[in-house]
Amino acid sequence: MTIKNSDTIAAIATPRGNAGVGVIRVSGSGTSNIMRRLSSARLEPRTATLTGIIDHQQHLIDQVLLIFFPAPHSFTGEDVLEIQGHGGTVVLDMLLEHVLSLGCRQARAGEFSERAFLNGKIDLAQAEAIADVIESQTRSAVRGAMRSLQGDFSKAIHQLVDNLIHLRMLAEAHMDFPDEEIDEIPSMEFEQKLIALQRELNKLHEIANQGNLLRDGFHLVLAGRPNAGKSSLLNVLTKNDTAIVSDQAGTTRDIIRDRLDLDGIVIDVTDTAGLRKTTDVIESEGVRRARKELAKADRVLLLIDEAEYDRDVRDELLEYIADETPVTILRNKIDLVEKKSKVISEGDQCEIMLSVKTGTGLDLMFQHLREVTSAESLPEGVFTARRRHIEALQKAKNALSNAAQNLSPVVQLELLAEDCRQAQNSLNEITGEFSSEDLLGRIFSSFCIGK
Ligand SMILES: Nc1nc2c(ncn2[C@@H]2O[C@H](COP(=O)(O)OP(=O)(O)OP(=O)(O)O)[C@@H](O)[C@H]2O)c(=O)[nH]1
Ligand SMILES: [Mg+2]
Repeated sequence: MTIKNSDTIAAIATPRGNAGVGVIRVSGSGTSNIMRRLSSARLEPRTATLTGIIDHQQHLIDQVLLIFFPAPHSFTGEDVLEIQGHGGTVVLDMLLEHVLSLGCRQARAGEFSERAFLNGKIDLAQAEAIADVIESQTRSAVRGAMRSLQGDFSKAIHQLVDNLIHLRMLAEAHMDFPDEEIDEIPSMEFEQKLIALQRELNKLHEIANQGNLLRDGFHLVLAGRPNAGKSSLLNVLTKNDTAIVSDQAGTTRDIIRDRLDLDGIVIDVTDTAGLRKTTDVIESEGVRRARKELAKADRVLLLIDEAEYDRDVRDELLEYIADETPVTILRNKIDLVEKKSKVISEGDQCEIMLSVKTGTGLDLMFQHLREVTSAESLPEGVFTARRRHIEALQKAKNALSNAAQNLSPVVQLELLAEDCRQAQNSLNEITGEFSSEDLLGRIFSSFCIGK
């Protein structure tokens, strides 16, 4: 996939607002022509040249630095010109208008990255990593996205694809010799190779899951009866005075969101209206919204006033939460009943006795959060991954599970080869070697202009 004789595009690559420097990018086959009309200065490749830019009425628009990157050694793989002007909104608009009048058009969102992809400078996972570096909310997320951009994720995918091709070739070679006895098919060899592939794929899937957490963050929802201390906890978690705290039951009605950085993992915390049966129209709407948030949670922190706590109260509140959603029960306000903080674990169930107000037991809660968000155990080489990548890896895993079923009692070569082919296609979707135009369009249009 190469784009030859593409039209020429231009866009402001820096954010709007006032800054010392603002950058306009130009890319495409007409770039050198535009360059000549823009300035009489002779440009050496990849060397900054200071020059004035004069408009059609002979007014000086701005004093700029021009840098020319001849194809193919540029970000897009085409001729690229970077214009570094002063970073004011109006002056950059004037500069861009002038550049556009010299024979190019405004770039669409993500079009520079799309060209870099189409010209083979980067693959799809790397193009997405550029957007992820820019949008990263924590230092770990930046490091993870940079690893993807450097190609760590893509390399792991390619390695898997190579092994899959090898297995397919083995199956297809046997298919080409149908006269051979069936028991001559080395089923052991197939099985060993398949198991090794599944192991690698599982490992990558696990890393990608952690990488997705790095990118998208972890959704924590605070829930409980009115007055349980949810808003107090939100304020403590985020070290902000975001939510109103009062001893009136039913203070919070709207959804309140804030975020915190827990050892490199972004945690989106949502405070909700107290859960109770009510005839108040506004409060019922609050409870309806709370339920909606509960349905999206990665984990719920369910606060219960220790003075009210018993199994019935707990089970009644758990009714609001789907069975598959992980829940931690926080038995709050132990200061009022003079109990000690502690963690009570029973299988998957975890209850923590604490006081949000006095701070007793908060350390136990933070430690627990580190464990459940895997912030603590984030391994070194994690690269950011998107939901789309995880889904593709899951599809590849399913295809290999099917393949494993086609090994016994006899090896079914056609089916095995077909499953491998499907796994290969799913993996290639990640790097963009097997992707529909529609998917590419959706990915790149979510980028911003100038990227
Ligand atoms: N003694 C004590 N009081 C607490 C504790 N945590 C919260 N409170 C108090 O309990 C009251 C209710 O706290 P909020 O944080 O507003 O409770 P909420 O769950 O958000 O309540 P709603 O928004 O009404 O659903 C406030 O007066 C808090 O100061 C605690 O650990 N100990
Ligand atoms: Mg509240």
